[in-house]
Amino acid sequence: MQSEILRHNDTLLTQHTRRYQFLKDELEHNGVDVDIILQKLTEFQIAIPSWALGTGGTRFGRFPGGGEPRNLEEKIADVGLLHSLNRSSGAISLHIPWDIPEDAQAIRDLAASYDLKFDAVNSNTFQDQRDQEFSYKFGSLQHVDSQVRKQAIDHNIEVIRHGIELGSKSLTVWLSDGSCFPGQLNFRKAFENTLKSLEEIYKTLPSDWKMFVEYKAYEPNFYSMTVGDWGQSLLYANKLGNKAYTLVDLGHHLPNANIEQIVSLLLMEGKLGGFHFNDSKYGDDDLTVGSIKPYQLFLIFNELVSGMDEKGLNHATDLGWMIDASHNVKDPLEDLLQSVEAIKIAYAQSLLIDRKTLNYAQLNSDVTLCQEILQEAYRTDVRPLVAESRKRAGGALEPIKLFRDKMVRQQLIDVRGSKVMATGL
Ligand code: PSV
Ligand code: MN
Repeated sequence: MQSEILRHNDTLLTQHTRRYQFLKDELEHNGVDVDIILQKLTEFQIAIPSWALGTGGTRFGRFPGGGEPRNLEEKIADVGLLHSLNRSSGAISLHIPWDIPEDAQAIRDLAASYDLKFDAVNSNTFQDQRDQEFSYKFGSLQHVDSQVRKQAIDHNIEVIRHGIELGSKSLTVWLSDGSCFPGQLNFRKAFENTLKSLEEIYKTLPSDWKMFVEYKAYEPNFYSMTVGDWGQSLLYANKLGNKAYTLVDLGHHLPNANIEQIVSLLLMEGKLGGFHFNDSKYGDDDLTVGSIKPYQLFLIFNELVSGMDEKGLNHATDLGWMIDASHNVKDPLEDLLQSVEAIKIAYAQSLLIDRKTLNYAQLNSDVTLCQEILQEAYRTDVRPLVAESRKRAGGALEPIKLFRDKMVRQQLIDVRGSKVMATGL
């Protein structure tokens, strides 16, 4: 792939250089240190979820497009391909038991050969597995029956064990626990059971690990969710201890929630652990990042950068950056390339915000100026900057163009077949 990337970049170089030079001159004229921004962009990696490499379905059906990965090895190969194209997808997030590594060392070596790390491992107590003794129909960690809770706890501990073998450093717990009808659940008991169960899991966490408690407003339970919002997640995280954090999935809020404010306060409290990026129009739509509300994504990054800088955090490594998106209509790999690009664009724009003047404008309650400053950054076309950082890191100037020119999907179909379906939802 490397020689193909070089050839591809050569053909686009004149056009790219013209655009990049124009932007660079503009930014430097305004006092921006472009090299620092390029450096930050290069370091910023976004983990790819193993469950997004196949076509996602809805409860009405699934329309696989062919060439989907048939096993964990092929999933790693797909992420390796993305990473070679964009040099920004240097990690994979696994979901157990969808992706149990049979030979951990071999899987680790394979990932390393693509320059990939393992990001958070995810447990799954929202589905029943064939060989499972107790059902999660009425919840897992919240369940009224201690045997069900124990089974779910043991599963999470097992997931941590797999993660340790792979060199992962975090566990994401997302629970579908909750209730569908009023009266079904004693809310306090459900909370207490969940907390006690999480404590059992937390106890087994290695000292350099983090636990991410992901919340979701509704679905699959439609009356109450036991970790339903950032307040509940924060309650659990605070009670569990300093290795526990809240995880924000952009699709898990009620309509019009001010996610950037949530992010800002969680960061302020030192309790923002990580992100699941996606986009949505109505609910947990899992659409391509930046496809519906790119301005919201930028405002979130504005808070992230401002909050991380205030705490002296490393943008690239101190929080978990993961995509959690997949749907029915696009090529999943093209979709992921678009998602990563959207994240990098929002990140780059947020690095351009004139924070000094914004602070001055805020102190003077100059609302108009505040908006001007944010939108000045948001309306800057930073794509040449993102492309330049990718080129410098050895990636392709236009990853999707190269993916299509090389007919990668057809090659995958030739090898894997047209009727395969990857594991996932
Ligand atoms: C649940 O909707 C979720 O966002 C959780 O992160 C799960 O792990 C993932 O999606 C499963 O697709
Ligand atoms: Mn998620």
